[in-house]
Amino acid sequence: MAVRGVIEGFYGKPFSHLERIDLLRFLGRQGYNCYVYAPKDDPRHRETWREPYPGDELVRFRELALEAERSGVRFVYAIAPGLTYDAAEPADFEFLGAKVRAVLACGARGIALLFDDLKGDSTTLDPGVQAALVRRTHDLVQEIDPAVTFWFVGNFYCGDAAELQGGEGFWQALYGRSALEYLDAYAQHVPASVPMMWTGPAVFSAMLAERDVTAVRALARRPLILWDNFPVNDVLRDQLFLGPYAGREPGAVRELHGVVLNLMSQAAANRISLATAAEFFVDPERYDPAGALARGIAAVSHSPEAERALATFVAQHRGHPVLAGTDTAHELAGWTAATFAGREPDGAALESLRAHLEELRDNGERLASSLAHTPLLAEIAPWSRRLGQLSHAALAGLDALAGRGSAGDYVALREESRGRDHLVAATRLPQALQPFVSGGGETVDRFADLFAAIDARLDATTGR
Ligand code: LTM
Repeated sequence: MAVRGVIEGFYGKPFSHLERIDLLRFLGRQGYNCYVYAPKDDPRHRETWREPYPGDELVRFRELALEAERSGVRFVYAIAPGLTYDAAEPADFEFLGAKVRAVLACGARGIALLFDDLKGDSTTLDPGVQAALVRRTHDLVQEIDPAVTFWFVGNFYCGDAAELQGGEGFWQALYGRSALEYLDAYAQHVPASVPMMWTGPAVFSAMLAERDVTAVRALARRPLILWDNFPVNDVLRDQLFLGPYAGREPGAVRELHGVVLNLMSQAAANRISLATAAEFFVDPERYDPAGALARGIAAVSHSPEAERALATFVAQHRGHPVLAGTDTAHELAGWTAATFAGREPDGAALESLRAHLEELRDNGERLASSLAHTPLLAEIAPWSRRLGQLSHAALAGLDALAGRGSAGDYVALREESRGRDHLVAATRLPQALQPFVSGGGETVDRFADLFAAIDARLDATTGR
């Protein structure tokens, strides 16, 4: 693939300058070759796109571009004028052009034009207007420097070929137009060599098959770059996604012009899954997700103690409700099932469950004392605290079952440790997101299962 990159394309607090510098270095080391700047909550990228960047921001862009160049990473600046662009106002293209010129003067080596998540009254919802603007911006970029890359994403940015061709479904209902009207307009106005970004069969795509890519590419009549909404967590902010990259066929990758992975707002924590995807991109056929995950953990750990503690933490956050919902906290699930399978708790399994819960309870301290990567430690701290609380409560439950502690104390700890924020050993897909996913959707909650098993036993013994 020509493009193996990431996109800072999420809603929420954008990365800091230092986080971006660190990210660029990491990307270079991992063999990525592209970083796309597209933070939805940088107003000058989207809401107030006409506003020029002040001098200090331009200095930072210059530093980013320099660091990107040193790291062998292409720095792509994305702009999203669609919310308010007025096609009847000639000054608007001047504003857009000035922005493009300014970031290219800072050293950006790519421009992307984004029309995702438009609202009802934008003039760029008109396929002809949108396509003409893509063309004009492309021409401007070419004129400034033909070596600068140019891509775009439309307001219909996902779907399989049948859905895009069928003229029905979520997007059609939202925009009252068919995807084909846009694809035809692009084909008419925009050179066929200009890549279009697309998020796959859905906004969050569980699977990407080779035939998905070839069929949509044939409809679009241009190269495709997968805007892959993994590991982004902007609509699943209570969850961390630290598991391996999954669900993309090697053949799909071969047929794509590139992939840009949309990131979580936890800048450092992204590195674990990014390390796995880097291995996938190098050799998709021989990709070994478990081995890649272990290597990704090792790469940020810097000591065997930190590596062990981080591996334990990551195991509680491996799953993703769309890509691999049930792939989380296997050990906890296994010991819970083994302990409570029969009429009486299985003694040997119970001891293993207890030992595992003790390890989880102490994981926060182990991480704090061994993990030298302080930004990573700070990012995962809320989830780490929750893991400690949940396992402490579960241990109190086992004590109560054994007659060594009070059921009341256990219940109080259990209630305190639950709550919807910072999901641990659990994946959850809110109902509202169902229209945005293809496949997947499995959710698990390992501690809820364990608490339910303990509660059932306690009820049976105490006759509650
Ligand atoms: O995916 C695209 C093209 N646009 C937005 C992203 O900015 C956002 O981060 C993701 C995930 O919520 N969903 C989108 O629709």
